[in-house]
Order: sequence, then C-alpha cells, then structure tokens
Amino acid sequence: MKVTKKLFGEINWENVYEYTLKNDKGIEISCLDYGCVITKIVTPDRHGKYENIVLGFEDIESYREKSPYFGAVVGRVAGRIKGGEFELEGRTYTLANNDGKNHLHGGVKGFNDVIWEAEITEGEDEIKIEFSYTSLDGEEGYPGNLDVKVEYILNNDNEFIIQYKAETDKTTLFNPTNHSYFNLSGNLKRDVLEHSLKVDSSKFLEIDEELLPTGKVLEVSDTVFDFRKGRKIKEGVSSNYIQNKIVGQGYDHTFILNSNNSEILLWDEESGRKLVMNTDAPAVVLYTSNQLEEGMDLYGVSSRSYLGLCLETQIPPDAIHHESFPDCILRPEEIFISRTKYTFSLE
Ligand code: FUC
Repeated sequence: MKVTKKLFGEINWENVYEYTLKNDKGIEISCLDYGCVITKIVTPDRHGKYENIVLGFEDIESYREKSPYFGAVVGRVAGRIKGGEFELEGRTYTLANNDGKNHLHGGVKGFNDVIWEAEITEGEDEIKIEFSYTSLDGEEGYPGNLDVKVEYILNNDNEFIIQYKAETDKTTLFNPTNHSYFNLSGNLKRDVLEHSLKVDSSKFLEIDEELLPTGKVLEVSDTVFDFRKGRKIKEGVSSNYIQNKIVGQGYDHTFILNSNNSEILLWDEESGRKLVMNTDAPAVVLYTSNQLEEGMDLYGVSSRSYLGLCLETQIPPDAIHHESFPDCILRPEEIFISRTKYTFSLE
C-alpha cells in the first residue's frame, strides 16, 4: 500500500496537490486537497484491465471554472435549499443563492471550492488521507464555526471508505456528500445507460420544476423508480413518467433507504465491474447527469448527458423545510459522523 503526492496546480499562489492511494491489488484512488475532489478511481475489469471509473479533468482551471462538482465533497448542505433561506432557533438565515432563487450544494463557494489541510496515515492494510477544513461563522450565510474532517480510507479488501465528521460552536445545518460521477465502462468508453442499479428503497421524494422536493413521498412500486430488484438506467431516461420528464429525462431524485445499513449496487455487464455501496445515511440522491454540459474535455473524452451517474448518500435535500424528513441540524453538543463504504468488485 502506498500514497504518492504530486503538484496538480495552483490557486492564487497556493499549491494544490493530488494524492494517489494505491492498494496491493492495484486499485488506485486519486484526490485533490482542493474540494477533496476525487479525480480518478482505477479498478480492473473482468479481463484484468485497469481503467478509470469516474469523470474528471486534467487541470485545476477546469475544476475551478466549469466543474459540475466532479468528485467533490459538497457542503455545508448538499442539494437545494428553497429560496436560499431558513429559520433556526427563531432566527432567519439568508444563504448565498447559486441556482436561480435557490441555494445549491453549499452556495457560491462551497466545500468543493476551497483548499483543505491534508494528513496522510499509512498502515499495512489501510491507507488514509484526512482532509480538514474550518468553515467560519457566516460562511455562505450559515451560522457557526464548523470544523469538518473528511477521511478517505483505502484498504486491501478493495474497500474505499468516506467518513464525514463535524463539530460546530452554534446550531447550524450540516449535510455533506460526495459528488463523484461513476462510469464503470472504464475510461469513459460508453455512457451509463446500460448500467444496472439496485437500491434497497421503497420510497422516493417527488420533486417540482425547480428540482426541489415537494414534500410528497412516493411509492416506487410500478414505476421506473423501483430499483429493489435491479434495473437499467436507460429505462428512466426513455420513460414518459412525469418525474423523469421533469428532470429532462432520467433521474435527479432522492431515494429513502429502507435500513440504516442499506446496500446500493451498481454494475456494468460488459466490463464486469461492480460497485457495492453501504451507508449509514438515510437517503441517496441518484443523478444521471441529465444536464451535463456538452463538449468539455474529460481525459480526452467529450462530455455529454448520461456519461456518468452520481449516488449521493446524504440526509434528504431541503430537510430544513420539511418536518417529516430526517433533520440536518447540528448542535454544539453533538458530533456529526457518517460513513459510506464503496467496495470495488466484479460480477
Ligand atoms: C446534482 C443535482 C443537480 C445538479 C448537480 C450538478 O446533485 O441534484 O440537479 O445539477 O448535481
């Protein structure tokens, strides 16, 4: 097992480094101290060919100027907050809006757009990078000084664990996730329409034209949102169901997970690659890159819709405006901890 570090670029004279964690089986995860961005995940296909399975750029400028959160940790709060405003303990907070009238993925300058402190720990069967960042009271409109730690851990069982930890000195909101776009075909050879997904979820959140939850919880039964037995992504893309149409064909929806250690499975028959995710988060947002800008250079491949898909484990978006959702409030006497494990295997 080893970790290597190289200069990736610079932002306002500050260096940005890329770290690569490699295990004894040859699996590699590369990430930046900028936004904790996962730039590459290299895993073997069924013929033993090692290829990259996430969307990313080769230079820091592209990440800063045009990245739709490729590989990044998003926060303080993932997803949209309606009207960029919320009430907490009798006070109204106004957030930075960056998605029309709404606040999205932490605002104009979220966790994805700052440089984190990195600390490496190398063990015999496990290597770890701990990223730390202190988000100051008032940042993007949120209350409280918030200390955040994100750990990326790779072990020799081909497991990659992301752990989020945070503490605050004032009651605030916190709901982080990782926004990696997976494509198991390898080196972005094909889009994800033929990928299959299995999610242990019986309910999903209805959304409106602004992609905000309406508050209504819908049953997956008899819809293309029923992933309980597995189904191909293309079914939701060609579907006439209003919830698929509203997002421009595909998915941009929150699935409520059935248990607190639910499994999410993504696989691609042709390459044989399979990703198994286990999370303690109550929900997962599936985004099938319906609105991915065309023509960006992703490791020599031109971007287009459905080139990748995100599985964002988190508390449901806009939870602060829906009492029936699990809440995303973090108080000074609490420590937030959440983990998602990604296991790379073959069918
Ligand atoms: C996702 C979506 C959004 C958005 C963005 C880049 O998480 O929910 O609709 O377009 O990421």
